Amino acid sequence: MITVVVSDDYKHQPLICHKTTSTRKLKIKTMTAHAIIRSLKKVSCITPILAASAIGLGAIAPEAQATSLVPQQEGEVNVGLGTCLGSGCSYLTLDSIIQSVESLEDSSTGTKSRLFVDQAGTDNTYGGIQFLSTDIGTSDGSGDFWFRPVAMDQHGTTPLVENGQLEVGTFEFTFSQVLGDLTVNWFDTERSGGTSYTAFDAQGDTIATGTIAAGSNGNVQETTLTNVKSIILNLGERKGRTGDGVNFQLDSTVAVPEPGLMMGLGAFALAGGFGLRKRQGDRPTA
Ligand SMILES: [Ca+2]
Ligand SMILES: [Ca+2]
Ligand SMILES: [Ca+2]
Repeated sequence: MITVVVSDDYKHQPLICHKTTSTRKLKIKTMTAHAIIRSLKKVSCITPILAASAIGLGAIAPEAQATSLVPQQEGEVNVGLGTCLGSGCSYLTLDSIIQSVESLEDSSTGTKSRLFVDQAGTDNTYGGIQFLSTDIGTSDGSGDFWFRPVAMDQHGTTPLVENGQLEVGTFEFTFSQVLGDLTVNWFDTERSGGTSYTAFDAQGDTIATGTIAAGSNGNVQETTLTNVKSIILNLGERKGRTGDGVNFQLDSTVAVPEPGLMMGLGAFALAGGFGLRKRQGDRPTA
């Protein structure tokens, strides 16, 4: 099995002419080499050069796996609100794919939230914020680490309600490269219209917007987008004293081709574009 990955170097040329919309979920799928070739033949908008490149990538690239962009330990994430909460604290180290995270004013609280990484089953204290081992609301029992917003009374200073048990916030994630695919998992969205996203390309143009549907208690919903440079996530909604808290995870199939691999791709591109006949010596060795 081989996975097609849209390389950062090809972001200026669409691999497949998907039109990203607010309601359509796009996924990079794991395919066999023959399936890739069949699919490419069907897509009229792919140039011969790019088609050759994609086939070359499929033929010689190792299988790419989705990688979690959530730190695999509990702690606080630096979202631009000064020092972290708690004596002797330090912020978590993020994957280098994440260039920055900024807390924005949330539409339902009017303040900027803090952001943590949390795992159910352990209790945590961050200054005046307490996470219980089993939440008052809904705990995820998977053992996964989740980004967990905490709604604040003022910008980043005081817990809003429930000692930090209201997972509401708005955050902008900017990535250090355009991500060929980005998957957002949303945990426990129960109120319609309170959780949404806006994704941007490298030029800052909006490429996708969407609202997460209400679901049953503890539900996990998944959104996959392509060619994302930054994304604004509006998590949960304050309604009355509490509201609808929503945690989230980010995954991406990040694949940065090796220099040798890129040379191989170049050879494929030239062969495809100019119709050169294959010769034994042209075959990549990777
Ligand atoms: Ca915990
Ligand atoms: Ca719930
Ligand atoms: Ca909820």
